Amino acid sequence: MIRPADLTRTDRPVLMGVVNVTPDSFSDGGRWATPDAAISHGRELLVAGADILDVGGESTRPGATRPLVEEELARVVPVIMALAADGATVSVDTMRSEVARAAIEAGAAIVNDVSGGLADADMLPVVAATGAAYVAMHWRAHSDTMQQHATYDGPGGVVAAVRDELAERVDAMLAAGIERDRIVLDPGLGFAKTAEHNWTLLRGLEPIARLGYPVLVGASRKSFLGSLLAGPDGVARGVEDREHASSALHVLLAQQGVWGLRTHDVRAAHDALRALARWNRTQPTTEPTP
Ligand code: PMM
Repeated sequence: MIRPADLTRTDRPVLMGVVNVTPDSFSDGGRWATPDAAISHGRELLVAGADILDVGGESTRPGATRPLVEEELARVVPVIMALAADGATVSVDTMRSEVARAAIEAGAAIVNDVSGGLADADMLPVVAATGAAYVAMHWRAHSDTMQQHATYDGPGGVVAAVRDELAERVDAMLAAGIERDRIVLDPGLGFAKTAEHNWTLLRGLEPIARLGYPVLVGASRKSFLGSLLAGPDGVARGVEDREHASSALHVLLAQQGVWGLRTHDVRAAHDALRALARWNRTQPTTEPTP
């Protein structure tokens, strides 16, 4: 089974391409809802430079209702089987241990759990037993109620709270037997967070990185970018039209040294990161310009 360090790159963050097999994800809901469409989309993301394909069958957009476990399994398992058979490194985006187990049997090497183990008490032991890598995101409640939990009034505000709550999850992961070098942490932009919280976290990743684990960030197409880019009428910019802002954040996050970026448009992210890598390889001119 893979360790996050096996994927680490020196020239840019690891790119996790999103393959949502859902009828209702906020970013790309319904576009790849059949297994065949999702498999071809995953293959396109690989060609575009994805290092990981993140296959998910449950939408976590604010207000979303949960699919039945059978429904989630039927969505993700065939897609994971096909993409893993192609040789891709696949993660399963799930909060359910049953789905994580089936996904690993189908060839997934990473469990991406937006609840960090809080939604299903069996998740951490299942991940520990399989030896899969584990992305634990900061989370407080399911999508139907999460925005009621977007309060961070303690000292240090949202950054300290997210760091401390992630540290508690790490303790639970280690206690369950997940090996230290299998763990990746994610601040969970948009999950029980306002746009202001997201920006504060983006500028405050350092204390989270200091926990000592690779950090993955999912900023791509999120609604805080829609509100940032709202027109003069105040209407948020549509999901498909947030790509340039997403790319700008990807470059800034790469400069912060994040380990990975979860993104929908892998080609756009890859292009932006290639430009940054080339920039970094060029020495600034020191000679005085005549
Ligand atoms: N965001 C979404 C879903 N899964 N996983 C991780 N690790 N980090 C995220 O920020 C994250 C996630 C929601 O976005 P989507 O509906 O576009 O998949």
